Amino acid sequence: MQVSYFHVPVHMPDDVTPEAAVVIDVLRATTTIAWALHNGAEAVEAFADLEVLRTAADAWPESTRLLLGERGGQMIAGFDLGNSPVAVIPERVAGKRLFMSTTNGTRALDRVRDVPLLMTAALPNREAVVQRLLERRPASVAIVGSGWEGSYSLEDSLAAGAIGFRLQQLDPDAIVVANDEMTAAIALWQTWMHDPEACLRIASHGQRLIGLGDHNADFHCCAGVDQLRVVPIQDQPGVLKAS
Ligand code: 3SL
Repeated sequence: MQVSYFHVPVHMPDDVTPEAAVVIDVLRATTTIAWALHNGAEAVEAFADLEVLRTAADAWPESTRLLLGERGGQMIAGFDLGNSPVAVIPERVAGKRLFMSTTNGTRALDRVRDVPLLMTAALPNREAVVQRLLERRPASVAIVGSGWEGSYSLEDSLAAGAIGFRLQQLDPDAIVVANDEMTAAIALWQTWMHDPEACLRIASHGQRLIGLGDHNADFHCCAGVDQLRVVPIQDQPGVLKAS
């Protein structure tokens, strides 16, 4: 299994056509997706564009839909929820379809929506995603960070490294680290694996969230490693379901 990491979606060349892609947005989109599906959401439908989201949501029964998302870290006016993983509790999300748009995470998903096996990962479902990759054995995997508006994100690289490190630990003969970004991400994880929350807090987006107000519960949640068994997998273009 050849495993590459692209720290922002635009760095994934057009001629790279992996059998599987794993999208990461540790702060906070893919952590929220993992927790929402764990807590019983019917699906998360991800949109890069807000108008497209509103049109799709309008066509869905009101009683089983929620609009969720942020721009610049702030909840979008008129939406039901922001992008906090601690807000997607069973009482709010069970049985609901979440129409979601975020600054970077849902754009990254959009970039790889044609990849045959598409899943999302965060630190809480890292082990579940690793186990799924080892079961499915795609020949090539692109791990794609969401970054921040085209720039590097420390926390996405940390989680990419956590996945790569664990894959190598479990099956060293089968895993080929296929680019330097993946090697660097694994080294990053080895530096911070005993205190991932500290890494999230010093990251530039962590600092941005701290500047917006109290996000202590979000940091704690996003830094929790291997807590969930859920693997969000694309079921139809843009639609992620628990598996
Ligand atoms: O950029 C994104 O997609 C978001 O996850 C950012 S935030 O943490 O919700 O501000």
